[in-house]
Amino acid sequence: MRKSAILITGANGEMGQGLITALHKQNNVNIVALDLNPLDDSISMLANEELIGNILDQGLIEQLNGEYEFDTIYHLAALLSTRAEFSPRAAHDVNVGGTLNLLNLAIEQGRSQGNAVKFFFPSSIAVYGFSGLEEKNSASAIKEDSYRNPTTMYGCNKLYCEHLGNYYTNNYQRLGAEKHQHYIDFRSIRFPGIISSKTIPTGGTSDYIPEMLHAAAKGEPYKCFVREDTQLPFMTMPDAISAITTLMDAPVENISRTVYNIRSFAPTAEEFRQRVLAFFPNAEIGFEVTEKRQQMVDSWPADTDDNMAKKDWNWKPTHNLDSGMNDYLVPDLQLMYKN
Ligand code: AKB
Repeated sequence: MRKSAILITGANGEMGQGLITALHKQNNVNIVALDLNPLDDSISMLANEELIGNILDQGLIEQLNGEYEFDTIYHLAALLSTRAEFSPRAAHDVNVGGTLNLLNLAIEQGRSQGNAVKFFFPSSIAVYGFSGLEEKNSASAIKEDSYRNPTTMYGCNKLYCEHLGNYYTNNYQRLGAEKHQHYIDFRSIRFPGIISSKTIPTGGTSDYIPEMLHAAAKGEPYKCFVREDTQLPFMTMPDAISAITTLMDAPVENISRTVYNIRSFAPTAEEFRQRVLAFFPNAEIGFEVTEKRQQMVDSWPADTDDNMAKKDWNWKPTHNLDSGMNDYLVPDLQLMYKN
């Protein structure tokens, strides 16, 4: 008898830790957490089962299929953009090959359960690509279907996996099925940069914002690796997590597309530095540009249009930049680094 459960891959990553905490609060969820590394002590008791393993391991995927009945899969495991640029082959293997394995697992599960397995895939603003700063600066907040010309390995991986999600949804329908009767119910969000008070991301290119803030709170000097005028959309981690659960809970009839933009605020690096200095006046924050990373963020949008998410599933962030700093980030960081 297979055990009913939900699966989270990349469970020990920044987003995984937040998601486990949120899902644990819901009743009757049996969380199977999969990661390359053991779960952080702060969350390990929240998962019902913890598996340490690689999503590229076919034997592990088969074991998961044999032992569990997953109604929902949150596939978060990935190599982020900067890391992917330095190890493109490994990034392609994990970000594309790993996703293909998980999509196949979902289809197998959907077939045997006779029900669509819900599948969450975190995509990214990296799927967009401008030819350079001039084009970036002339574009207003961009909608889901424009400028999808990624210039990075990570962006290519994410865009292709969005397409795979569509492909699997459309090509694996139950025989004689009516509309919406698929084996997989694929839903995806294109995330902006995310700022968490609890964790610092590793290997991303939007990391300059959380790194700047955490360094200031710790009293450490920080050199920002992009120019002062660099602008990207961002949001807080609690809003990112609540977006995932809201999208996944939305009735299928309301979902008009598989992939949605969301965003909360879009400061330049200098504007954010000023906010940080308002709370940590002694912070030493300078700028020392890393050309490769600058090129990557120059190809990403200054802001995105999230009207489709607002319309279809009532997306609304709790935090803007002010309330994110005042009510969430700064109080948590002051507590965390008080010694
Ligand atoms: C990264 O910088 O790689 C991510 C992203 C924008 O998807 N935070």
